Amino acid sequence: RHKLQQTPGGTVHLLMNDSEVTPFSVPGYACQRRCTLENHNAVLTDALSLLAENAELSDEDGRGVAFRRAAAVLKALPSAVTNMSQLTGLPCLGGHSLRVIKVSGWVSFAVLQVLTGIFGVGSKTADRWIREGIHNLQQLRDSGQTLNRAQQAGLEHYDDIKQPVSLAEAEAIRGIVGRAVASVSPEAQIVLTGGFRRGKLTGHDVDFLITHPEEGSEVGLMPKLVSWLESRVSCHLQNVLLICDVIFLLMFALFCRFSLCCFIDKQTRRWRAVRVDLVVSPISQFAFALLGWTGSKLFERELRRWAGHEKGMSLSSHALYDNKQGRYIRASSEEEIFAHLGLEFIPPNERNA
Ligand code: DCT
Ligand code: MG
Repeated sequence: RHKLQQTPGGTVHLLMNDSEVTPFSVPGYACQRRCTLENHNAVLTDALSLLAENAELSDEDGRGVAFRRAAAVLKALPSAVTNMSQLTGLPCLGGHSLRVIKVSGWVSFAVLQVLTGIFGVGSKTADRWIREGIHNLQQLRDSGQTLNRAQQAGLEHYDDIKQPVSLAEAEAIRGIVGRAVASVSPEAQIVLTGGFRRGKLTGHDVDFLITHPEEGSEVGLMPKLVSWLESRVSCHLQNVLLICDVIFLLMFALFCRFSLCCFIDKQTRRWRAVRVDLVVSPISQFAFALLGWTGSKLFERELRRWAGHEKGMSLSSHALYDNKQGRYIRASSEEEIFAHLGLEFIPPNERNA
């Protein structure tokens, strides 16, 4: 039903056949609907799922759920959508999802995947570029669009960042970051979190959590770390740092959560860009940060849902708040947090939900 067409400008559109227009009707709750594995709108639901994933990665869980609900509605339709007017009156298709379906939905899913696959590019930016006729990396390079530092790095290292990070690479990076942390603050501690802490052998990035045993001493640690690394920039290679047996490159300031680093493997002599996610936490919040950054994403979401619905508590990667008693609950280990939540302790390697 959907036909891909390449227009002279290189724009890929999905052509809609408006000859037959049957409005669809779907009940509001997914638990009222019958939805088999047969999906007549995979192009649209894939696009919405990708945007959901992106929203969730940027901590916009509300938007993520909205996209997922919209995708679920389209998945339940008995045939492919051929005209926007068929969607009027359907539940869960809010303004934003409808706009996405209208503007980007008809553009091939691959285009959206490429653009939102650039480090630092979210659905909003990809949406705008697509409307401006940018559908691939070359068109983006030629467009003269102003890119921020993260996006420039993301575009430059697109292929590297798409490559999964191995455990060996994660450990090499841990060594480098660990030495840098020890130099700026000898007592500071660094822990590998994310998928690698759960025992995964590959990941899309390397996540670290840094803290200091003395409350308050972690303040300013991130900028110090950055200037320590930058002070070792060698003259002939811009931004390249020589530390022991690896060359380490920090692409942009680490005041925010995300960063990107490059290193060269001494054996292969090959440059490689890797996403590194550094988080600094005060020791009083460390257990919550460790639990929150270990994941998996679904495990974290379910922990928060359990805390809210079953215990009347609000859990975040900073704290646990008892809504009834109106007070924060302290914890100095993950085990204590599980206990406060009335849950049996589950070790990291069994949190791969
Ligand atoms: N996290 C979360 N909610 C988000 C984003 C992240 O709870 N919206 C937590 C859970 C996992 C942790 O942060 C690290 O995030 P990722 O690196 O995205 O996940 P990962 O499990 O480490 O996945 P990968 O192995 O692919 O890096
Ligand atoms: Mg990770």
